[in-house]
Amino acid sequence: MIPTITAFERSPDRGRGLARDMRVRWALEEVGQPYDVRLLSFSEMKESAHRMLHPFGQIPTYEERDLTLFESGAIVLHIAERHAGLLPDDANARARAIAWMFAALNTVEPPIVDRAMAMLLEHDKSWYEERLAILEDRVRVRLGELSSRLGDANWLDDAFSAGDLLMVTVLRRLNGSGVLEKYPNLCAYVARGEARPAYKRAFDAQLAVFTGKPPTSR
Ligand code: GTB
Repeated sequence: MIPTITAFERSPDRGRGLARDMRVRWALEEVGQPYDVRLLSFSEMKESAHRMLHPFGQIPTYEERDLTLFESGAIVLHIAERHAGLLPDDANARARAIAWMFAALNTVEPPIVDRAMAMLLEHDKSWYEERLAILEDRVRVRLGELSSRLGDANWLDDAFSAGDLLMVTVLRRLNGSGVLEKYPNLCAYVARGEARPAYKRAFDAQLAVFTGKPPTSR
């Protein structure tokens, strides 16, 4: 049975692949699992029918037979556990890849989202510049640590994994910010992720929702 995910009917990022359905689409593309997408307006996300699937009235969700999931990290882990390609077979390497998934979502993403939310919601406040500087410092601390760990490796722990998939999607939120650009190895890491054929298919599919034009075949 083909799983169904939910995504924005009209993403505020205008199809730049920053909404969290992108990481689910990418995971599905990496493992070669076809999927359907149900698009939702903001008001539909808050209706009780959708809240049955997602208690917080958000996207993405994932439905497959009698299983419904929310939380993009849980969905990517589910996909990675049921298909080959996103988690190593070796038990220790698998545990480390899952640790990187948590690191992406629990350690690296929060300061990046805090910065983005401040830029969106607090830019008219008198204390905005001061707060932004503090938030950007927090982002830089994490990027510096991540950059040191990655060094000149291609991926965080040997082969590409769901940990890299999530980390790349998290870092992409900083593309063009001037913050990520101070870490050339992280920029190259993100570019490596974006160059993967599965990433491109996922990106094109979500962009097509915004443009209304079907993705061109490769
Ligand atoms: N922790 C949850 C997960 O990982 O699945 C967070 C889910 C979430 O934040 N979903 C957002 C949502 O549904 C969309 S992705 N928001 C509507 C609401 O809460 O009412 C977040 C997002 C949205 C837009 C951009 N953008 O335009 O750049 C980037 C990220």
